[in-house]
Amino acid sequence: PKDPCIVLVTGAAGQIGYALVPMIARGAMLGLDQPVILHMLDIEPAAEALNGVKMELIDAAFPLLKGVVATTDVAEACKDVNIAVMVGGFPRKEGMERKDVMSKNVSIYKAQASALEKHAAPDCKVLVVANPANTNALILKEFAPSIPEKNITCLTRLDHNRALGQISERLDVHVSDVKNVIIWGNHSSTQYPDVNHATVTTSSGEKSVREIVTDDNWLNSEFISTVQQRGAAIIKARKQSSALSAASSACDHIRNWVLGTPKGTWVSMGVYSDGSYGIQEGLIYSFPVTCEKGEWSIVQGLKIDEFSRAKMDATAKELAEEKSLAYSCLN
Ligand code: NAX
Repeated sequence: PKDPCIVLVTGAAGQIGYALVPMIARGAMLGLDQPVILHMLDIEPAAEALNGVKMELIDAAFPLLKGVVATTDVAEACKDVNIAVMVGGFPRKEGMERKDVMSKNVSIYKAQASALEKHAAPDCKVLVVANPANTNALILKEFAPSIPEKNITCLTRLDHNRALGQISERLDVHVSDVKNVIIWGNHSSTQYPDVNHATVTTSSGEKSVREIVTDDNWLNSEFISTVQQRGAAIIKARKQSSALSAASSACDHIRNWVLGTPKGTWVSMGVYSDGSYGIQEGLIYSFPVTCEKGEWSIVQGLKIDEFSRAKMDATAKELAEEKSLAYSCLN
């Protein structure tokens, strides 16, 4: 049997946390043959609720779950962690300035970066979910210099899965027959969901989405805005933000990263830009990636048309602005 993998979930008493920890304990993140030990971190006001989640995890009697730590101590939470899923953060409240929210999250991610740097396993893989996800990941990278930058990512898989879902609904095909959409850029409303390379498996073979969806107008406007605004639509309907889909996508992100992407398929991940596709180095930007043996690589050589170029640059510009705002909060 394999040794247990230690998985940290921060913000574990929150609503994504509550959906995510049972998925991890059931093997949805690391596989049905991989035992796990869960480390759950939250802050003092949520300590009692966090302990309640721990009680439920015990009560669920998960065969793969070999241990649970519920704590408000960052060092204890980060100890020997192999996978860190950073869901905890400071939410934007009504009337708050962007700069104030950024400043709160910068200080959280700076502190948690240092704790991971000191206490986590040296090859720890990090996924930042909490918003502003790309910029929180960037701050984490800055303050955890011994963790390789390739190990620090942010979640855009939910947006990716939403794009697959929209195409599948539109064409009335199963979502698993749609692949290779791309989310470029920021996990925000400037993200660019791109279908130019996406395909659908049909009874007569693989077809491009552009070929089957003949309504260019829908693909170029409504499809894009529906994916960009899906988070807001969920809040409107549920009076709470998306949680089960976010949790499920976080599992998809880590599972593909660790266990690989299927041949011929890519996924979207927020990763440290190396300048690919002319995206400024030093931003955490969502790219199409394939994964093998625990490492992602950006899919190269895709043709980018003018329409895409403008949208990819606009979301990069927003990330560059977020980066300077975040740095101004450090001073
Ligand atoms: P909740 O408010 O339900 O949960 C957040 C939890 O984090 C709370 O329990 C809170 O006490 C805890 N927390 C706050 N500061 C902390 C700290 N310093 N250390 C540890 N824990 C801390 O929010 P939830 O709906 O679960 O969403 C969590 C985050 O995910 C938010 O930032 C949200 O914006 C972000 N999202 C990101 C998505 C993505 O695709 N990247 C999609 C879903 C979600 O909106």
